Amino acid sequence: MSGFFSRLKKGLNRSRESLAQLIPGSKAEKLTETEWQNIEDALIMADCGAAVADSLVQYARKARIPVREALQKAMLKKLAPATQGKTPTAQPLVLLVIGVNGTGKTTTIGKLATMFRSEGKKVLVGAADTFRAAAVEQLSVWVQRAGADMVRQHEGADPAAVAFDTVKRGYARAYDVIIIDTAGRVQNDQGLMNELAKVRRVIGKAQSDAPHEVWQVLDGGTGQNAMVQVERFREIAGTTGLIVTKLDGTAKGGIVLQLADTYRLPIRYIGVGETLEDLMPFDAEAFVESLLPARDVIEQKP
Ligand SMILES: Nc1nc2c(ncn2[C@@H]2O[C@H](COP(=O)(O)OP(=O)(O)OP(=O)(O)O)[C@@H](O)[C@H]2O)c(=O)[nH]1
Ligand SMILES: [Mg+2]
Repeated sequence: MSGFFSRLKKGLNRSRESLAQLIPGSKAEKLTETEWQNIEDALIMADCGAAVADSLVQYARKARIPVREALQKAMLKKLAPATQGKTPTAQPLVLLVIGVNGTGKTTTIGKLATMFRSEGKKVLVGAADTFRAAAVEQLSVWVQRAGADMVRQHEGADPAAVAFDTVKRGYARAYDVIIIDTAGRVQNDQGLMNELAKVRRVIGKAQSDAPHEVWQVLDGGTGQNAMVQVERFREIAGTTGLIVTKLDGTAKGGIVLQLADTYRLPIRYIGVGETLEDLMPFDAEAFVESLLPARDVIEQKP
């Protein structure tokens, strides 16, 4: 098992263990109403949300196959829209990274820059989080480690101006990938959301088809609030894809199903730790294997 997969499994321990108590072995008799209800409750507690939990259980009740298998199928169906994003091909590729405070934007940009560099690409990162000097310093450490280049201005500079300069320079100097880091902002802060809309607009002035991708970073441990965050950021900044981080921590995992079901945006990557290797393309099958109890655990049941 890869280290990545084991960190994901470890992160989702709690959800998986509570399901392991409730999912019957494949030779079990028909489940009672209460037993189905308990499974549904466990799915809700795993952050799936009431509607998704209900729909998963409905599917399992109708399918004439063992419960674990039915849930696995139903979950993969829910995740299908999240796996359908085409790999972006623009050259240069302009990526705008957005999200609420502390979700993992800057760390994820460091990981992405490293990944693109390892594919031999020239990467330019724009420090459009100009709120705090420390934010620029943090980004600069990641960028240096990745062997990428960075555009920065003084603390308090207009983030849209930094984004504009980054995109202009990226095109002029033939970079392959241009990534813009932005300050964290809460989705109901109108002033900061307007500022984000401006960053996006001004990127389009530097290059009319940019940004090609707008990736929203979500903390996998925030639970239901992630839903509201996506709603609002999508409206303001035209989110095209999601990255869910911290699935190694206290996250319960089900939010990923709910996001896929509701917004049908591609989930581009997931993060399971703080180091460079801890970002992986989203793999629906591996994800469901981590959320559900292992097949042999269920089969050993009487
Ligand atoms: N465990 C874990 N921690 C993570 C992951 N991704 C990011 N972090 C940590 O989360 C914290 C915040 O990360 P940042 O990258 O600074 O988040 P940010 O969104 O840029 O924050 P702001 O710019 O302040 O909005 C840091 O301590 C990161 O190391 C992850 O996948 N797993
Ligand atoms: Mg940051």
